[in-house]
Order: sequence, then C-alpha cells, then structure tokens
Amino acid sequence: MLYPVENEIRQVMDLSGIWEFRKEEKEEEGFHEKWYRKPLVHTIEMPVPASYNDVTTDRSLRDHVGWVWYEKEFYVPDRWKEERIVLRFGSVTHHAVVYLNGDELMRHKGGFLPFEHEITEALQPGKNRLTVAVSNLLDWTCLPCGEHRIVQDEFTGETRHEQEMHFDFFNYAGIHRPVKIYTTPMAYIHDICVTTETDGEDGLIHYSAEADAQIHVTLTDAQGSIVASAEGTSGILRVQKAHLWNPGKAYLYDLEIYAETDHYTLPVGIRTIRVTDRQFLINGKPFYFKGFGKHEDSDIRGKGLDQVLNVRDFELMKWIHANSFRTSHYPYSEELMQMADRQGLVVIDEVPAVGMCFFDTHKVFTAERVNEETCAYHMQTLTELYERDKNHACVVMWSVANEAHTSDEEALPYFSRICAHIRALDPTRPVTSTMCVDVAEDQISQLLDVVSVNRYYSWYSDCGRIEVVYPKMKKDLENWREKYHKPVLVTEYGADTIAGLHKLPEVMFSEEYQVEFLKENNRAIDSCDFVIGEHIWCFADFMTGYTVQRIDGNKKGIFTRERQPKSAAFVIRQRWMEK
Ligand code: BDP
Repeated sequence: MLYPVENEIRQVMDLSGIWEFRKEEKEEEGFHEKWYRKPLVHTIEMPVPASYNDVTTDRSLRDHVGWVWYEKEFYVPDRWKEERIVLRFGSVTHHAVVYLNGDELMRHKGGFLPFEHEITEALQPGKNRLTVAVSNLLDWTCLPCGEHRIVQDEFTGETRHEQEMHFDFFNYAGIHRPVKIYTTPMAYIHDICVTTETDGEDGLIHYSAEADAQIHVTLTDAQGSIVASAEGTSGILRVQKAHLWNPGKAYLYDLEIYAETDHYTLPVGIRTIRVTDRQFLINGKPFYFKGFGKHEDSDIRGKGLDQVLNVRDFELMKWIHANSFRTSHYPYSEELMQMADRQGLVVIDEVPAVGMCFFDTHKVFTAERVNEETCAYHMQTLTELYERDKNHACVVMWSVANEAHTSDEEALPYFSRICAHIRALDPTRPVTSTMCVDVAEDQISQLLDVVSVNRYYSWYSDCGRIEVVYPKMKKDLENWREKYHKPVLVTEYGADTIAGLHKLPEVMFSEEYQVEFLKENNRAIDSCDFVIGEHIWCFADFMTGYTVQRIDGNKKGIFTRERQPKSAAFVIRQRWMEK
C-alpha cells in the first residue's frame, strides 16, 4: 500500500485539525439513531490526530468503553474533477465505520494500520460531510486481544460495556494518525514492491509495480543523478558501486516510477540481511542491536501522531547511541518508519499480537481464548503490515507476537500457520516473536530465526535481589541457546524507576536500583557470545491501565514520559558508545 505523496501529478489534502466529536451515552445509540445521516449535534471539539482520552477533563470520556463519533466537513477543489480521489486513514483505534455524506463508505478493524477507499463518485459538489464512528472494544478476535462483556449497572440498572485487557498499556483510542484525501490520475500506479541484494560492489534492486499503464523507472542517487533505469512492470536495476543503507549511516536512492500519466517516488535503501546460527548480519557484517522497546505514548496526546515527539525520540536515541528499536506492541506510524529509513535506525516491526492466551489452563477467565478467527485476523494483520512496510530499508525483522503463552499446547499449530504466512509474504526478512515463558516450556521458537526473550530477574521475581540477576540471566540465556542453537536477542529487561527517587544502598524504584539492575543484566549478556543484542524495556515511561502495580503508568523508562533522562541513561550511553 503506497503512502500518499504530492508531486506534479498527485495532490494531498490533510484533514488534521479540530473535528466535531460526540461520545455515545447509551450503547450503539449513534447507529440506532443514525447520527451519520445529519450533522452531529451536542458535540465538543476534538483534535485529530490524537487519542480522545486525555484531552478533556471528563473522566467518563477517558474511561469510555464503546463507540464515539467524529465529524469533519471539507471541500475538494473543482480542479480535481478529472482525478481519482481517495480517502485514507493512517490509523483509527480499534474499529472504524466511515460514512461520507450520510452513506457508509468503509469499515476497518485494527487500530494501527492504514485503510483507504476511493471516493471519486461519492463526493458531492461543494461541501462534503465525513462521519467516523470509532470503537475501542477488544475481544479475542482482535489484536491486541481483550475481553469485553455487557453488564448491568447495579445501581442504575442500565447496561454498559466492561473491557478487560491483557496488555500493559493504556487502551488509548481515537483517530490516531492523519486523515488524508489524495488524488491519482484515473490510470494510476497501484503498488510497488522492492527487494535489494548486492553483487560484489554493486547493488541490485528488484522491483515490481502494479499499474494501469506501461512502466518506466529511474533510480536517482542522493545528488539527483540518474544511476540506473528500466522499462516494464518488473525488473532489476543494477547500481554500480552502490552506497549501501547501513545502520547509523543511511543512504537512500529515489526510485522514480512513471506510468504514462502517473508518477510516484519511492525512497529505497540497498541492504542485505542474513541470520546465521549465532549472528545477525546487515550487509554481511555482524549487527548488535542496542536500543529499546518503545511505545507511541505521551501526555495529553496519548497515541496520536506527534512529529515533535518523534524527532525528540530519535534525537535521544542517537544521543544514547542506540541503533535500533522494536515497535512494541503494534505498528508505529508511517511517518516514524520513514524517519527511521532516513536516519538509519534499525527496526523490528511488530504486529499488535499482545495478550494472547491459548488455553484456559488456569481457568481464571470464563470467556473463550485465541481461536480460529483470531488466527485468520492475525494473518490478515500481518498482510496489512507487510503491505504497508515491505519497502522500508529500516525493517530488518518481523515480530509476530509479544509474550504469547507459547507453553500452551495450541501455540505450536497456531504459530506454525502464522510464521508460514509471513514467510510466504516476505522470504527476505527473518522472523521472531518475544518470549516470557520458561525455556523448557516454550513450544514455538523452533519456528523462528532469532530467539527473543523478555526477562525481569530481581523485579517480578526475587524482588530487590540484584545479586541473582547475573547468574539467573546468564543460565537462562544459555538454556535458550542450548535448546535452539539460534542467535538470542534480549528484547526486554527493565525496572520501574521513579525519576528523582535516590537511595543508597539501592532499593527498588530508585534511580540507583535501575542502574545496578541494568549493569548486572548487561554483565550476563556480555558473557554470552551468541546474544545479538539488548533492547531495554522501556525507552520512556508510559501510561497503562489501572492496577495497583502501576502508579500513573509504567515507569521502566530510561527517559521520563517528558523525554528527560534518568540516571541510567548516562550509564547506558557510556556503554553503547563503547560497544
Ligand atoms: C512485559 C511486556 C510489556 C510490559 C513489561 C512490564 O511485554 O508490555 O510493559 O513486561 O511489565 O512482559 O513492564
């Protein structure tokens, strides 16, 4: 799926700004009363893109479970008459029903990926009205997984939704990424796919385009000189003495695709990826992952796209000498992925498969678990993610889930299908999934190229006992190695830390404890030569749901939620500078 671009042919209109907004008070009243038929009434102002939860002072909106409604009026210029016009959402969390001028246009499930629909015929002359119903409800057929039920209020007797989540971040909702209207000519370029390899000093770009007309492509280097060209919907471009896209040293060519009346520019980085039994190779050189699991999260905006924050985050990652991050636990914005391409940050791209329980081992919940429908939807989400991100040089590996219950007996057949699916889509990138289970119980890492482990010794177990970290972590990592003979990546380790809380000797939650905790984990990591990297949990503090384990969110950040350093940041900076 192509990102909307503007050039001499294609135009883009961004509908970001203030929209009309109304929360449902009674379940699905907006649908029953057909709120989409007329302009919304009893509205408040709501910014787009943003989560709606923290913008107002209304607790019932922050904690709302169910549907809310957004509306925006817009015009398209008369000069677009001959064009094909498309309405595109960067993401709406988690379900969207879109109406144009009172008629349903499209539906989308999944809160972190784009969707679009042609509106050429549906547009009216003059003013148009766009209405979007948005729901944050999650069940076992959704990613992330959740459970919701309709309960009767014991005091008022009214029914309402109750939502249970099996993941550790606040269930922010709303129109989280830009809403755009863009044009193409009637005969247009539908899609492009590139993969790259090297041949000695030369780079090879395999391209294939889907278009309504004859294709001509050229490749220009960063100076604007044409270095290769080809005809036809697919082919290979040879770039002599190619500049490779390297971690920390990105180089992007522009692939210019011309199709009679249409033109599209795709930035392309030439690089190779290979995984051996103990190394992760980028351009044939061993790559050691230094970085973080992150979140799209900030005060007031929640998960809404914020380029100020994105630039700050990348500046901090460069300052601390990080070279990579994982899009825990869902795909991040396209704008962020483009920044990673430009700045040479390596990305492990994760689908929103978090909170996955397979088997009702503990009989804790009465509801069902991950099922056939979840699997089909998981595959569809992987397809959507692949379609969106396939051309990014920064994406070096797919993560198909976070901390699924892979000790459950149903996990192996389930993940066999999931891994086969992503491998069939993309044979060029390795596949991983992060593990929290005990190595002896894990059923699925045989399916993966890289074993990724999340570990919290002296935090969730052996609380406060820093001395257990080194021996336990070392033994644990060695066990994974022994069982699978694959490279091991530590994808999470971290300790909640209240910025400004200082204690000597170090105690849990103090900045000193975080420093010691990380040092001991790093000592264990350094003692294992098959470990291919360390991603600290977490880049910055972030908001979670309500639980007594969290005081105003998860505080495992190396940076605060305001993106300022805790003491550990300086220690890690020194380590990564030298590593
Ligand atoms: C891991 C999860 C992550 C949590 C983290 C924690 O992958 O989402 O936030 O633990 O507990 O299990 O801080």
